Amino acid sequence: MLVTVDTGTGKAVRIQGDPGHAITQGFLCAKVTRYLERVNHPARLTQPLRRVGAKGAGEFERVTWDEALDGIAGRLKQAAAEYGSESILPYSYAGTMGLIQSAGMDRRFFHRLGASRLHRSICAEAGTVGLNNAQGTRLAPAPEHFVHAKLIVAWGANILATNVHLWPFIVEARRRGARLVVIDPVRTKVAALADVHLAPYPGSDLALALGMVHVIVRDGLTDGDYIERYTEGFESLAELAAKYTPERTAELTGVAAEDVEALAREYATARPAVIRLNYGVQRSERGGRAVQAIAALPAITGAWRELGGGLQLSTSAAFDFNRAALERPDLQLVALGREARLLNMSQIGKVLTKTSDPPVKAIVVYNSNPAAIAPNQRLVHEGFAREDLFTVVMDHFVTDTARFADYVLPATMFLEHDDLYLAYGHYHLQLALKASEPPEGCRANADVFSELARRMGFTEPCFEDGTEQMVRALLDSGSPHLEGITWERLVAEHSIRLNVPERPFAEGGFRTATGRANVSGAELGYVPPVESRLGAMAGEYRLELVSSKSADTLNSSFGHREDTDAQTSVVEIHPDDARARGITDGQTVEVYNGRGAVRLTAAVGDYTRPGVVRAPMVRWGVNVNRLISDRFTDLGEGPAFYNCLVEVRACGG
Ligand SMILES: Nc1nc2c(c(=O)[nH]1)N[C@H]1C(S)=C(S)[C@@H](COP(=O)(O)OP(=O)(O)OC[C@H]3O[C@@H](n4cnc5c(=O)[nH]c(N)nc54)[C@H](O)[C@@H]3O)O[C@H]1N2
Ligand SMILES: Nc1nc2c(c(=O)[nH]1)N[C@H]1C(S)=C(S)[C@@H](COP(=O)(O)OP(=O)(O)OC[C@H]3O[C@@H](n4cnc5c(=O)[nH]c(N)nc54)[C@H](O)[C@@H]3O)O[C@H]1N2
Ligand SMILES: [Mo]
Repeated sequence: MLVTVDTGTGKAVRIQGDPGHAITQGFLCAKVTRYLERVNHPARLTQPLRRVGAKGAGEFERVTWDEALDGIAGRLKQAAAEYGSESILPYSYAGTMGLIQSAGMDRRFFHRLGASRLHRSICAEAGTVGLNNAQGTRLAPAPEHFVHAKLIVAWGANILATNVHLWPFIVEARRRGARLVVIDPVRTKVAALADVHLAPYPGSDLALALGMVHVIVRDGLTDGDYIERYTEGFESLAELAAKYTPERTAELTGVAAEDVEALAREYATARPAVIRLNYGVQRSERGGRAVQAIAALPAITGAWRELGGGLQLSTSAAFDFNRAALERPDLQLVALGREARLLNMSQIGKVLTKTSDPPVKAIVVYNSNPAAIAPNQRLVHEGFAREDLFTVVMDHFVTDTARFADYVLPATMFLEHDDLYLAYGHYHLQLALKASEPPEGCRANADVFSELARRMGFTEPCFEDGTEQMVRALLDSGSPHLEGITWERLVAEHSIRLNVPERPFAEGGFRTATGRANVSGAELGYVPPVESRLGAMAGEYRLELVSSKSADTLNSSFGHREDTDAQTSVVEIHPDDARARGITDGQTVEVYNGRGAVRLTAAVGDYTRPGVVRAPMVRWGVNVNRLISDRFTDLGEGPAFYNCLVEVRACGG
């Protein structure tokens, strides 16, 4: 990104994509193009606030930074003294993905404090565990190499909304003759532009993958040499897949038998073939194993052999930093003499209302807005409304969570502080030093945690570290991917591509215990999700709700904008389902189930397959997370956001 700064005021006046960057190619996504509106928004927080009204009422008075930090340090000391340091919990996720402001001084602070650790499972955990089970690591074809592919399968990947910088490479591949297949229960923009769109029911991908394996094995389209040399467990996979005939797969997934056949044959014969798997698939009760099964496809067909072939879910494992040097988990030993307990962010409602020994008495929220984004929202709000819970929120606006806070601290935005960024869809490591001046009164997360450390009496020199020391510590891992990448080079070049193999698994090289891709079918049998039309809870609520990302927002981060609210207050419903319920386009409807109800505006059209409704996530306030359970995924204990049964009814009047 290029930032133009007014030298008089120090303020950013223009941001644009860097035309010289291999991935950005001169354009920004829809939400970031307008980011300066966010920087200069009149509702932006510029002074610390302290609660004066009832919990959750959002009534505050302004205080100085010293008053706020002294007050917070005092309350944290009190909680630690009365209930033990593990009564304190950090809660953070991906508001910024910069390592310094999201996994640096904050982690050091909470480790030294002996606070409970947070299992950061809200986004990608099931997929990460599934992919690691299959490959032992997460390396992938680079986006630049998608141009070589002749078949691109976008599997639960809403590329034109969430991953727009991959799109030019797909356009180029198609210009050279590639076909694009989209597998998504929702007719996204990318699905509408694809050569083929297959719409399985949510959470049925594991069955679809097994149906593909069935056809590939039956028709002799496997790469026997690759299987022999570089995989393990193929026999058990073939045995399991034998039961997933195209007809049975069709019953389980809603994808027609002939489409399963055609997809499997095209996938196994097109070369190079690449699967862009994104995180939509794994937000599901069988999502972790679905990822594991999908990852078997490029192994049994040898798709990894060609440049631009294979599977991309994430490229993040290539950024193998010395995370311990940044995060300093060893400081827990100083505080506790052991590792602190781990609490799962995906069940924060339960954590705040049911944890004992000790209960959570203080929570510090930054880079996240749990009151909006976490499932089982009713319980989440009940937890944050506890009078005896001391809550600090660091953010840019008074978010849903900030309304529950005892102290709200105004944070800098990414143009206004230093950070180092990894990526999960490409291989460029990027250093972005502070470009513009923050409003007076805003402070970077790292600075706040340094200040708090001082007030808590922590004397370790690491709390004095600046950006340079932290980046140097991270780079010092000995990884070949980072070889030759130095602080000096990052300062001079800003963006440096890692040294990663072009065809990561062309000749095996998996990081499993045996070094082989694990394609075993042992754990891959398909049971429909409890909350799905074929599952144990099917019945009263007959529609399956997908609350996926919207193009113009970033989770709840733009909730302060009215146009965002309009975009995220919609539920898309198929004309057949609308007609059956007497619902017309533009009507206010209630989406409900046993957990609660949300009022939204019906958008009637062929946005989804019949039986599936979609709500772009997530608006501030009461939102679809009221309707969503905090049941865990099969792997990694993440949330099964996209398995949710609901009904929709027209509101009177
Ligand atoms: N514009 C924008 N970009 C974003 C974000 C954002 O909020 N807005 N969020 C960022 C974040 S945090 C993340 S994790 C990534 C996520 O990026 P993606 O994984 O691409 O986004 P999702 O919306 O979670 O899911 C992708 C697609 O999966 C589909 N889907 C849902 N359930 C299933 C299923 O069971 N099977 C299949 N095959 N498909 C299914 C959805 O309909 C959706 O179109 O995007 C990042 N980028
Ligand atoms: N129903 C449903 N719920 C979902 C999902 C879904 O698909 N459907 N997706 C889930 C996924 S994949 C994810 S990743 C989570 C995302 O959940 P969160 O990580 O909570 O994402 P946001 O809602 O965008 O909240 C990030 C907050 O961080 C703040 N922020 C940004 N930069 C900074 C900074 O530098 N300092 C500080 N202090 N604050 C900053 C922003 O202003 C914003 O309020 O949501 C999950 N929730
Ligand atoms: Mo995410």
